[in-house]
Amino acid sequence: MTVSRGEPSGEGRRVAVVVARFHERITARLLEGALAGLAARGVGADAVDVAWVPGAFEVPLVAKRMATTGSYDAVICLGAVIRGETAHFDLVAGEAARGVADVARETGVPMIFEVLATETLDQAEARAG
Ligand code: INI
Repeated sequence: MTVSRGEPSGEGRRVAVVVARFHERITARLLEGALAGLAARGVGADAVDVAWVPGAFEVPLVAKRMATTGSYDAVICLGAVIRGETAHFDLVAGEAARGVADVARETGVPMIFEVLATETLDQAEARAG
């Protein structure tokens, strides 16, 4: 039997982070958590590049640009879409998820998807912690 199970080590890895400015109070906390998690796994600050984009809808485009540079082992996608704030919640959240999944399949570069989709700001704040 062959068992494949990755080890959570970031030593020698380069990572891109794409983060949406929309609901920045939430997404800045997601970014802080991502950077702390990377550092805890041995990915130093000099091995991480962060790109801010306007909203979750723009995350896949920039994630693809980062992925196709060939410079990164993974791309972390961060955003917060809150239903109470918009009638086009489903469009924005759905396109972000579908777009990021498409980029992963097209490029072969692993995408970490942490675009929150919540009913309320309180739920987003709780999840961002
Ligand atoms: N973008 C988000 O990241 N979260 C939201 O909750 C949101 N709302 O509420 O509309 C949102 N909209 C902006 C969207 O992502 C694009 O930036 C915009 O439509 C321009 O393309």
